[in-house]
Amino acid sequence: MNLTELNRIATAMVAPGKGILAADESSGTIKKRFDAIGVESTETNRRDYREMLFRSKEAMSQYISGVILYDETIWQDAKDGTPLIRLIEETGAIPGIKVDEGTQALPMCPGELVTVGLDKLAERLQKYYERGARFAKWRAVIDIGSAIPSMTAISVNAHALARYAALCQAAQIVPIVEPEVLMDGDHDIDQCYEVTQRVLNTTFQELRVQRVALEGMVLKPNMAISGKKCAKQASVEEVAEKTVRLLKACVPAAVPGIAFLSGGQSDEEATAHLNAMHKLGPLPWSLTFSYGRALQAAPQKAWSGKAENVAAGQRAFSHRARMNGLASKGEWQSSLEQKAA
Ligand code: 5MM
Repeated sequence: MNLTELNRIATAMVAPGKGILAADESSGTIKKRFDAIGVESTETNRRDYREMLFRSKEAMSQYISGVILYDETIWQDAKDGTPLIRLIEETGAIPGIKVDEGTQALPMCPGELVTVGLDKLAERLQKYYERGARFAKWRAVIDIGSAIPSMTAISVNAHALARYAALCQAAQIVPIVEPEVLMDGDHDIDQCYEVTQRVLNTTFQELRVQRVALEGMVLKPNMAISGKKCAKQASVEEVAEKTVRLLKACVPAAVPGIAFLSGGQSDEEATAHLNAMHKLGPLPWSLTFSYGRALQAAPQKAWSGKAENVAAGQRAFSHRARMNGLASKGEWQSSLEQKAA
């Protein structure tokens, strides 16, 4: 393992002003997204949509440091025969790959999930590296509800995340470690804080046990935030203050960067929260975005599966990427959203 090179890639993934495009929706998830805009989820439509994103020159060259791909996409060619992964490389962004194989019910723990995909992972990583992937992603899902999460769910998911991260580094691939505490429930921000703290502490304990080099990874956490169904929604300032406090308590400074998931926040909330955290600096690590929905909802709507809307889709994507790029430096203002509208 060449740790200097892993650290170089990890640092580039979280460079100031840039963040990661999570375009790794599995077939079921992209179908849901396409259903919402009335587009059939065929291989060609998925290709055309992602090609539109990767050919968005302004967004990709100025604000996107890396793209997380799904297995289908990494092997797919653009309409003119250029591999999609080459389009990404040509913009200067780094290609990455989702390597988990989704979740399964966790035995003895009703309502809880464990992420799977460790079998044959070493061989898969080697093929992805040869294709050009320089980082990977594995997402664990922790839900908050009555009597959950159990210590069992936190512990087995942290163990799998660390096993994945060690295998990635041995294959010279930077692991994005994503333990997501869902924001779907009616819990308040303090419950989210407390659960996320347990999850992050257990995850870093496992990473240490399994000898993962913290300098060669990126953390992708949720923010400390109110559950969507909670009657009392925390303000932008409270989310920023509690998230920064939580991360300072749990994430060693050796980690080069933290790239948040958006988790179901609105586009503008996700941007405002990231921006507000930068007002609380200096911070021990780079802090940026690795958004899926909060970067793609607008371009999906603008595109709606029509070739004549490609330019509009690219404008919508570039706008969100620029807003989040500014937020990653604490330079975003809500008036910039209104101007664009
Ligand atoms: C883009 O969505 C990713 C894939 O999800 P599935 O495996 O469920 O299809 C997802 O892992 C995503 O990378 C993260 O959750 C961040 O995306 P959001 O939308 O939360 O920013």
